[in-house]
Amino acid sequence: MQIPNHVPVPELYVSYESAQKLKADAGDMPSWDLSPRQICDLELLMNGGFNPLKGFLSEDDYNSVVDNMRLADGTLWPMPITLDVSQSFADSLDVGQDIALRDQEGVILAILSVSDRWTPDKSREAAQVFGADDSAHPAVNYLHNTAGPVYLGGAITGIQQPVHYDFKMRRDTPNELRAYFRKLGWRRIVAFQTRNPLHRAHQELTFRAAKEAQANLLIHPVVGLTKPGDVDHFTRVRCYEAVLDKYPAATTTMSLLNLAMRMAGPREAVWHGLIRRNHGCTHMIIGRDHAGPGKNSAGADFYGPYDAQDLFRTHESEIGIEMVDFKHMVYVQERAQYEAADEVADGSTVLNISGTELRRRLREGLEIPEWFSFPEVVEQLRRRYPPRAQQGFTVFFTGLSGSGKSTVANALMVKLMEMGGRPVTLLDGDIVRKNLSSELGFSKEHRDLNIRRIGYVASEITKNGGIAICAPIAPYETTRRAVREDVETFGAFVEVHISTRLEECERRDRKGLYKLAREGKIKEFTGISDPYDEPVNPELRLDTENSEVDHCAHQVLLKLEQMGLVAG
Ligand code: PPS
Repeated sequence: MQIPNHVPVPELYVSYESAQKLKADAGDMPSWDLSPRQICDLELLMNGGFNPLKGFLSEDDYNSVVDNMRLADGTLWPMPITLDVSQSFADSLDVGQDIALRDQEGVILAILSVSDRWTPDKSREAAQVFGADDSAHPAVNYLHNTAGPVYLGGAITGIQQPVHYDFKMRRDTPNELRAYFRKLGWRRIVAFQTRNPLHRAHQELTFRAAKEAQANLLIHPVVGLTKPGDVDHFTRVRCYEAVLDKYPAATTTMSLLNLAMRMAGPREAVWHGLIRRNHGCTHMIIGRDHAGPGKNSAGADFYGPYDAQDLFRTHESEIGIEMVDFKHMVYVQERAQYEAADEVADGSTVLNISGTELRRRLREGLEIPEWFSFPEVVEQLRRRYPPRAQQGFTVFFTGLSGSGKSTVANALMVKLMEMGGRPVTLLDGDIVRKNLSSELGFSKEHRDLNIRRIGYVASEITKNGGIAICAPIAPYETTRRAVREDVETFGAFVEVHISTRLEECERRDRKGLYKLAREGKIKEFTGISDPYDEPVNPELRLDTENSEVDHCAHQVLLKLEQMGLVAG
């Protein structure tokens, strides 16, 4: 049921004085360091965004939510909000105990009075809540691979809000938004939920939806956790700020929502409705495939395109908020304007740019037309996604000791520096072992640690637009794959296998190490007494036996050119 905007939603915070006292007492309590997702959940529990919840779900409420989308007392609530913890932490507690919940810097945000502790059946939760126990679903993947094995339930006593240093002026609690609407005399408010940058079509559809509902508009983007791979919220908020200027004055506002999405489609839509109701909205735009997680492991959609709308409509009066249908808006070339797709006159030319095409154009620095997006939005996206030839990347050489990795890597570095444009860092095996990994030896464990460190530094360099050239032996396929994954979050990873044969490396024996290894004076020597997994599918394979160093480095440059990473 909707609570009128002159009545605040209940919050879980105590007074300042009580909070100070509790904080002092909490110093002696067992404490749990909250994960980023748990911090998002806690913030919305404490500020009333998850009203009527008073804490993390008890076991009874959890079972009822999982099976029936309702709390044990029958109140509609579609999403299990649970505190997952490690087995050892759970074992160290007694039910009935109070624990301090801390943010990642150790600040105490709340006290949880533990009333329940249980080991959930995660497969059942996945099937019931997300529709399938399939780890292609980001929330199912999280459930099985990130969330702890035990859940704690109980009432929350709020001490302080999680601290945000970014976009402070755009963050509002439900009661702050209610007060704002009341002050402006806004009685009908349509919420628009989004996790993507807004382009012209979105601006048209949201404005049209608000007009049809004779309401004001709240752009309510999620800045907590969204779908992995989404545009980061810093970039998005700068885009939203630009779009906000395009609405007629005093019709529209924007507020940021620190929600951790689950991408649960229909259940998520109902949940979003309840959250928006708590934030004082009267209407909400629900579109095709609302909060969809993408494809399942068989390549099919997890949910039908209108499942979210159907479930929302079924529960509309209980949610206390009216659903506004999302009109798919398309650009009609002859009329140079956006129109609802189902109202376009026959024979008209309809233009569209898909998300994939937009990403391609950004990647390749191609034109993004003004009919599609606002120049200010495109500018922000271009800053975030420069063309490939300006992005950071990593060239990862791997090969036996003495294969020529360092020599080719050095030559490549010099050639890239001659070209200029991006900073180049060489992480050669010997340099790293001297500066980053001086305490490590050559056991599998130590080699893995060494390579993961190189991968971490390379991914940071790549993230910040530089070129990292790595040249360790990196003998294990699994570790190389892990490094690839780390780097590819931020840019291209180019694996170059220097495939010089063992016999040739041993013949060269530049450092005299092969001789010592043969004599057993050096243990665990790669190729002699320790394995080297040949790369199966490297971007490039080079043999220094039959080619000059200069030629090898040139081959790498040609590959980089071909991949669009350096200008031709
Ligand atoms: S690893 O496996 O990737 O962590 O190795 P890396 O950091 O590249 O270090 C390899 C250099 O260390 C010297 N060295 C050995 N290599 C292999 N196995 C053993 N046991 C060993 N002991 C010392 C060797 O000089 C390697 O240098 P490069 O430049 O590859 O010849």
